Amino acid sequence: MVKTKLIDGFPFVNYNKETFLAQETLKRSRDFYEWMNLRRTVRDFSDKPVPKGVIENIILTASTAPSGAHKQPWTFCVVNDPVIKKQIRTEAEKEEFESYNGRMPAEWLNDLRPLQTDWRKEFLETAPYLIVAFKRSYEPETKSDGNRQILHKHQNYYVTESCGIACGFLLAAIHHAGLVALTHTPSPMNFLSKVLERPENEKPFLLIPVGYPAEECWVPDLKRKNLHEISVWY
Ligand code: IYR
Repeated sequence: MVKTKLIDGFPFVNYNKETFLAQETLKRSRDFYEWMNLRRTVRDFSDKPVPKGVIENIILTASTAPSGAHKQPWTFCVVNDPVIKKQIRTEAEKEEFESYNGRMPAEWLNDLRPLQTDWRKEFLETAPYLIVAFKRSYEPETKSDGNRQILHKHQNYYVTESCGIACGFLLAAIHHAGLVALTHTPSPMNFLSKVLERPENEKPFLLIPVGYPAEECWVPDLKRKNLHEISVWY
């Protein structure tokens, strides 16, 4: 039974989190790491359809992420329409062509060589779904000031951090569902606001194609840093 109480007039519920013995905790944490370590960023997508309910569930999972003052400052735009996907591909490739041919410095281009990326973004049309995450910097509110209505920009907090965590959850949910994704950041990506007709309080954050991997799917043979390279213990 869920117990409830008011603290300073605000409702609280008793949180009963399942916990495990130390051995089981260790095993679960190891198993989860090994399974997450199988996730790869993929650029070779199949056009096999994905049920809409799967996309709904992974977005709901993303939205369980913690956020500043629990404002959930994100909007996930889901694109399945081939006409809009084509429009996004055309606009993204225009920007990416400029980036690969002059905007990105030599050091950056060199760092990308192991990934073998280029300005062509076929996956933006092949993947059945594109999820475009927008960060909401503020919430528009209308307030009455005497007999006038004024727009108040109610600020959100730690918006970038919150959206980053939510997209991390989204990627984990995609992996869990047996699907693959790419965290794509065509730069600059303000064209997404126009194509998707987003309001002024939303800014594009990440473009994430989601789908099944292509039958023949290649990913770079990357190695991940070991624990000593990524942690300092005190
Ligand atoms: N946005 C470009 C370039 C690119 C940049 C980084 I940093 C990557 O990790 C991968 C690609 C593109 O998507 O090709």
